[in-house]
Amino acid sequence: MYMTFRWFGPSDPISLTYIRQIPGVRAVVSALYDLPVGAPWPRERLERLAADVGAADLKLAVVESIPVHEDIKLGRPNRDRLIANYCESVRAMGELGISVLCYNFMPVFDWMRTDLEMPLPDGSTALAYDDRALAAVDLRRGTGDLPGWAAAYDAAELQALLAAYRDVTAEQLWEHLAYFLERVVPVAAEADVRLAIHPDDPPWPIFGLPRIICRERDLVRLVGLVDHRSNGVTFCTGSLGALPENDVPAMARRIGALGRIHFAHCRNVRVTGERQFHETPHPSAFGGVDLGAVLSALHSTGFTGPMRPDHGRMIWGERGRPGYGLYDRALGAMYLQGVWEGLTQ
Ligand code: DNO
Repeated sequence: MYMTFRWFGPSDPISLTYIRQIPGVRAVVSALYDLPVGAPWPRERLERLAADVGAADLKLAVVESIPVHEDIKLGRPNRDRLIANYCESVRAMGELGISVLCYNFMPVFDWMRTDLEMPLPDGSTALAYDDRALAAVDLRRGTGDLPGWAAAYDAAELQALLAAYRDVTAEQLWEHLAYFLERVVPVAAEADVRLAIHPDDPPWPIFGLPRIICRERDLVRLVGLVDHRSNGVTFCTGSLGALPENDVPAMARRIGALGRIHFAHCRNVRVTGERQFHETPHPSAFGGVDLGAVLSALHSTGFTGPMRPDHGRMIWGERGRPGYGLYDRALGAMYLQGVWEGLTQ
């Protein structure tokens, strides 16, 4: 395992200089954020990003993410052109020696929360989700006032997309994912890039849209869609841990034993009700995920890939991008390395 940290590029208020000062962090996870979804990533742009990271004595180790265009997820006729563009971006990564690509296959929305500043008893704030609050969200206004990590859609675009998905069942979404992987995995394999799908967050359907990467059997099915090492998983403990039926350490052991965990996102969550949870500090004592057991499973299956502390709380008066402040994530990086060190004695 080696520790990484997510950096949102030159506009990130957290500088590479600060990231470099977190003990043990030698690599970052980033992306080109200003390109339209579906466009191929020019190699020169990626090379410049890697050079900026290199100038701070860090390495660009993971791309998170190259977003998958909705037309691919919907199985629309123009998907072949979009998949060809995707392959071009993967080849550019390979040429630059960036070997892990985190992506997701969630329809319309990426990760979703209903409260970005839930106060915890210690005075910090954390991200939270409650299915009842989601039901009250009015999508007729578009995505503008929702937590904006997915592409922003205006009301008309969003309605058209939601209507298009009305005919797409979970099984069809699986077919569209298989179609995508059958074409991209061979290219990734040749480029020496490992694909790492991010589980759905939260791991259940939202707004009536299917979500298929939620449980152990989904991860097993995913890696079997194209049975090649380049077809793997981002093991996100917080996403998977929001579903009580998921035995997260057992999942890490099973998928890790298959050699298909290519990236680890580590954070903790506390489930507080049916489809209701909030994020917590990283250490096992604070949430429902036994991160010690997860890391032990990763260690015992020989995990050598990148890991990053995932979302942090806002602490010490910090204000910033929800989930992506400096302080609590840095604490997470230190905790995770401490646990790992204990496993390597
Ligand atoms: C949230 C992130 C996700 C992730 C994408 C990968 O904090 O983990 O947005 O980057 O789902 O495509």
